[in-house]
Amino acid sequence: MLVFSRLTAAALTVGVLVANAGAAFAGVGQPTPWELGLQDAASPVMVDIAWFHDFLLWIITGITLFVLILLAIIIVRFNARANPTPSRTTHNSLLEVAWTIVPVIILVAIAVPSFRLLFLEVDSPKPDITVKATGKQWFWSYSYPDNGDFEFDSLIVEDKDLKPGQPRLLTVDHELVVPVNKVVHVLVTGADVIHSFAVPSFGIKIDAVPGRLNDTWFKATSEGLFHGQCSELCGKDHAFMPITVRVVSDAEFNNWVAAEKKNAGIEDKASTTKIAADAASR
Ligand SMILES: [Cu+2]
Repeated sequence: MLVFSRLTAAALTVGVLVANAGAAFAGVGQPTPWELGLQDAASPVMVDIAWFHDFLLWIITGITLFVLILLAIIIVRFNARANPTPSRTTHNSLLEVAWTIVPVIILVAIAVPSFRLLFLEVDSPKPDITVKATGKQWFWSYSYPDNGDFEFDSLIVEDKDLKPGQPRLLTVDHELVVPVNKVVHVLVTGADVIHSFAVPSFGIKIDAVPGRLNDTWFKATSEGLFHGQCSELCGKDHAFMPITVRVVSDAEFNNWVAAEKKNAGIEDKASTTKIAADAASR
């Protein structure tokens, strides 16, 4: 029994360390060395994903401990030495009903938040702005159909060109810029092979399939830089086509759009951006 209590103590220590390390090491918008667990949430969907992940972890831990304890009891109390003449029981109605009903209840308890999360992810609310991301071998192109339809390529910054503080393999030369606290509708497609557009802190990951337009959405709840990566093996430079989203204020976003349009040589027609119109109507 001393062995058991020591094992329990050791397991508890590891558990506490792991739990704390997860909280300490998870970063917002980018991974951190020795990270455990998910990146911190920066969108409502990711908040729910993180909650669902933790909820499942508790259920899994409970079931695992329960089975472990049952096994331990059987090993100790019902081995051939401790129990030389075994019972010949083959049926127990109460037990059989219980081990059918209890798992059903557990599965329903998992299914309800699971479907709620699925609908939240799939059923995109009315968008404030639409961006289109096209996966190419091996970079992303972004266009802004609501804001003059300019388009640009977003390529990785190589190690030798990184500025201090820029994460390796995650920094791009031309970021996807979106306004904070706005519903961003993301149209995703591929130009050559299948890629996947994923930004962990926003809780989005969707395949970029040639000849098909997929869509997802996010609402960034804080300003800053959020990194992601192509998440579908797409060829030799799959690991070198990161995604960087810069979330800024409405005013900054409008300035940025104006500058991009000028860059692209697009005339500023009646195009006070949709965002500006929305802001004014509020
Ligand atoms: Cu790719």
